Amino acid sequence: MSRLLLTLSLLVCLLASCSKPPASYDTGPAAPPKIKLGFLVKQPEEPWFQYEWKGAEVAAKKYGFDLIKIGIPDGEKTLAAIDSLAANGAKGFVICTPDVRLGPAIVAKAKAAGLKVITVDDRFVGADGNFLTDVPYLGMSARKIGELSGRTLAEEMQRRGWAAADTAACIVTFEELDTARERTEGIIAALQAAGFPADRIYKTPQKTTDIPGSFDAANALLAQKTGVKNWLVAGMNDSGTLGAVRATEGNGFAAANVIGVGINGTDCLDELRKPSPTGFHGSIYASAPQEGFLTSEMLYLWVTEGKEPPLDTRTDGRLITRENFEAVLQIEGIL
Ligand code: FCA
Repeated sequence: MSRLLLTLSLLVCLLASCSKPPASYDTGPAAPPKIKLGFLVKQPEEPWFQYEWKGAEVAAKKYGFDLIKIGIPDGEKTLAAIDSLAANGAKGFVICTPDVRLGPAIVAKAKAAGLKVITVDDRFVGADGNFLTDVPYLGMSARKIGELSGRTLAEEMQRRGWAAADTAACIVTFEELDTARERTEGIIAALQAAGFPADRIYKTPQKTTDIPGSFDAANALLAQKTGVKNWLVAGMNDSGTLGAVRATEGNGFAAANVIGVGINGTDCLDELRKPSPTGFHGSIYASAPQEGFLTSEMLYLWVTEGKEPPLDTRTDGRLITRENFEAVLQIEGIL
């Protein structure tokens, strides 16, 4: 090779090594890692909580954070979930706890791990029985929503022309949970305010907050209270009412003799879609996707901008029935 060629090729090599790498290798400054936020719910099998997660996913997409969804059916799983969030570098979590009395332990664990906490639906209670009011909370206007359920029962009873003397109310309760107690107290207060006799309103406690739990509770009551022609049926959520409606069916009551009203509006869609009406008349719909979105958004802004969330935010409800549920839930993005 001539000296000239050698010099030229050396020059080319030198130029090539000095020049910038091809654009495809130039990735620019590394993207900051996405923030991770948890969303922990006590009953992941309940559609209500699945729709909350859906709302939280919308917030995650909007703000570009990673959402870690974990089901926490008991205390042990709850504390383990917080450990796992911390190990994964999460900055905080929204939680609907399986037991409100776990509140102080959850707060202590979250603090130790530097995680921010927002509660949704079920508010933490301290050892003294009072709410932990310094932990941000978002949930239903429980009393108001209960009252709407009670008014709906009374109005539908009037529309059907039932006499109070032929009718009784079966209210499935879960009084150890404040939001549940406030709802069922609201139902009872509204029934009485509408003139329904207090001594024909029967409470029956459910041991578990699912359909089998309310079915058992209502069955026990129906076995005791014979001689009732028509039943008004309600509870703290759709499952509470659905189980009780199933119990009326099992005890021989026709759909025409039962008016059931639920709360949530998310867990009764198959029921409202049934070709013939059942005793389940409708539900007070409160927006689960909105609650999931808002709590996640609050948490994100708290973590990233230091914007403190409001300590107590309440959401409202509206009646859905077989007639309007599709239209309402389409607007809500549920259907
Ligand atoms: C409680 C109930 C849920 C839902 C929520 C808003 O957590 O268990 O079904 O009603 O409040």
